[in-house]
This record gives sequence, structure tokens and C-alpha cells, in this order.
Amino acid sequence: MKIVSAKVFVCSPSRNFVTLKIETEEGIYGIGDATLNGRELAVASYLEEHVVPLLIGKDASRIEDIWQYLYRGVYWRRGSITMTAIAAVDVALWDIKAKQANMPLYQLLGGKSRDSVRVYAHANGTNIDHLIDEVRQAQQLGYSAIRIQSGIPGIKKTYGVTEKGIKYEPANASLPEEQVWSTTKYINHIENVFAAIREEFGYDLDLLHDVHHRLTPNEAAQVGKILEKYRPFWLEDMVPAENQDSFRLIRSRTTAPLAVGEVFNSIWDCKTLIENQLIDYIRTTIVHAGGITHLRRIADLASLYHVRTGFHGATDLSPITMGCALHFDTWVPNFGIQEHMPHEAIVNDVFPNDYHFDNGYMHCGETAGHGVDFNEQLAAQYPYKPAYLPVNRLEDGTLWNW
Ligand code: KDG
Ligand code: MG
Repeated sequence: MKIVSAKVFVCSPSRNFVTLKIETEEGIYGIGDATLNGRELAVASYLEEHVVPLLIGKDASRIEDIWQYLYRGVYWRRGSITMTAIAAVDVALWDIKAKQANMPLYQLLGGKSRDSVRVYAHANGTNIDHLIDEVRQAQQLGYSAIRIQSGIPGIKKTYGVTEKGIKYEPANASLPEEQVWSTTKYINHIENVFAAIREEFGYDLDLLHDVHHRLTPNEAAQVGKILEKYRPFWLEDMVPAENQDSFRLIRSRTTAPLAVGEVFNSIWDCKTLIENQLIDYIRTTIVHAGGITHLRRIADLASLYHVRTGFHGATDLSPITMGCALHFDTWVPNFGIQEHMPHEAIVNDVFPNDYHFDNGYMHCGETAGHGVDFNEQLAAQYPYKPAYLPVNRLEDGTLWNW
């Protein structure tokens, strides 16, 4: 199973995606996602300049050894660019191995732990009435878990809340848009949001909420205390987590379940959080944390401490990551929930895939491999466009966390 070529593609069918295709002497190929929103070309160049030359001639079946080669064999370990590049290689190699075995990926991982994968939807309202409409629409599609985000009175634009009709804020500015944040205005409003949704829909619906790193640990503890009586499924990314110990303060003051980790890129970013049971859900994804090989280690560590998975699944992760995540979710014993934001039709045309949504659950499909392909000719019609996510400032102009 000698690797004879590895090619990197950057395309933009509605948003940017970086894709790695590895081919073997036997003609079996594998596809990996290498998309890092807003920093796409850095990963593409890392792969092209520094990884592809190392892969040619290697045995594609030695997934673990190639992973260690790209991780330990490089003096400069970890970091989002390196770990996204390693993930792309790893996923492409698992795809090849599963195709060679003529099995869907979940079978290679150990087989099914469940019949289907529970997913949560996004509901974003510019105000509470709009949010109620969005929650109702998601419920009608069959979702029983919904992430709720609301515009905040007095703030022009709030993270995660888009114009009516647009499902998600795209990274679409050629320079970052600047937005404003006020913790006081947010804390004054957030209880009204949860109270209104519970009043309208009752307690059968699981509600999730993402704070996107905006708070300090003490403010996060206050929000947890305010919201815990509305029984959130989880509160996500309440604080930036570089200082993992800061979660002790939040944890000691609230029983609201905590989720974190979509920006993490290795097991070392969540070791303290997991071993000290400071979180309930780990959101670190296959594409940004070294692929399936490394995510298995994170999930196994988490399982020792009653921490469950809740993979990031926003539309800036390509369908390759979604397909792989669904295979992983089908197998992993300590599965919690999977984020689901449907891609636009053109994205599914460029990345034909075998997964499907049905009444609040997803199914990974039975195609050999991870079930996601890449249409190179179609992709070539959508060249890369520079695009940034917004940045965030406090009302006095201080740069704040995104
Ligand atoms: O690239 C950033 C997005 O993926 C992120 O803003 C989405 O927070 C997010 C989520 O929970 O889906
Ligand atoms: Mg998030």
C-alpha cells in the first residue's frame, strides 16, 4: 500500500475548504479535511511544503506510525496548523484502510454502539420572538436538542445570531468585521431567553447555549447559577480555556453541565479539565485535533471520568469531517451528542456523501471508507476567496475574545 501521491485542494463552494487526497500504488485513494476557518492557506502550505514530501513512498497501512512520525518526528509539536494537517493525513489513511477492508469506517473502529446519532440544531433569533419561531421550526424537523442564541438588546450584532433567513454567520469579509460585546447587557438578557423558551416549549426539549469565550470565570459562574434552574443540556465555551484550572471556579459554583473544546488541538488542552471532572462534554473535533487516531485517545481518557463527546459540527468543517464524525459517533461508547448544521447543496455536490438526517438523528451510511468523496472538477469551479470571521471589542474599544 505504497503512497504514490498526495494532493492539496483549496476550494470555496460558498465557503473555503482545504482537502487532501492521498493515492496508493493499488489505486485506492483516501480523502481528508484540512480546513481551518480563516487560516486555510497556512494549513494548505504546511501540507504541501512540509508533509506531502514525507508521505511519498510510505506504507499507507501504517496509520499509527505515520501519525507518530508527523507528531513526534517534528521538533515543533501541536498547534492548530500542525494538528489540522496531521488530521487530514490521518483521516485520508483511515479512509484508505476502510476501503481496502471493504468496510464502513465505524466497523474498523469496533462496530456500532448505537443505531443512530442524536444531533442538535441551531436556532438563532434576532430577538426572543424570532428565536421562538426558529426553535419551533427545528422541532418540526424532529430535533429534540436545540442550541439557542439570541440577539442582545443594546448590542448591534451578537455572535451566532444572523440576519433572518441566513443560518450561520459566514466568514465572508476579506478583512475581519468588528463587533461589540457587553457582558452586562448579555447577563441582563440571557435569563429572559431561557425563561421564554421554557415557557413556550416546556422541559422535554434539550437546550444548549454557546457563550463563545466571552466571560471571565466568575461571570461564567454567575451565568451558570442563573441558568441552571432552566436545566440546560450544556453551556458551551463560557470562558477561554487556555487556563484549564479556571474551570474549578465555575464548577464549584454551578451544576449546569459544561461543554468546551472546539478550538482545542490535542489531549493536552483538555487533560486537566477531564481528569478533574471540570467538564461534562468534550467538543474537540477530528479535523482540528490530529484525526481519528488522536480523538480516540481523547475519548478514551474522557470515558474514565464520565465526560462524553459532543463534536463540533459547524458548516466551516467540511462534509469529510461530518462523515468521519458520524462514524466515530456511531462507535464511541461515551457519545453525548453531535452538532449538526446542514451544508448548502453546492457543498454536498462538491463532497458527495453517504450520511443522512432523519427526525433528529443522523446515520453515517454503509459505504466502504468514511463515505465522503471529493469532486475535483466541480471544486475547481469555486476558487479560494479570502474570508475572515469577525473580531470582537468591548464597548470602550478593548479587543475581546472571539
Ligand atoms: O470557525 C468558527 C465556528 O466553527 C464557530 O464559531 C462555531 O462556535 C461554533 C459552534 O459551536 O458551532
Ligand atoms: Mg461553539
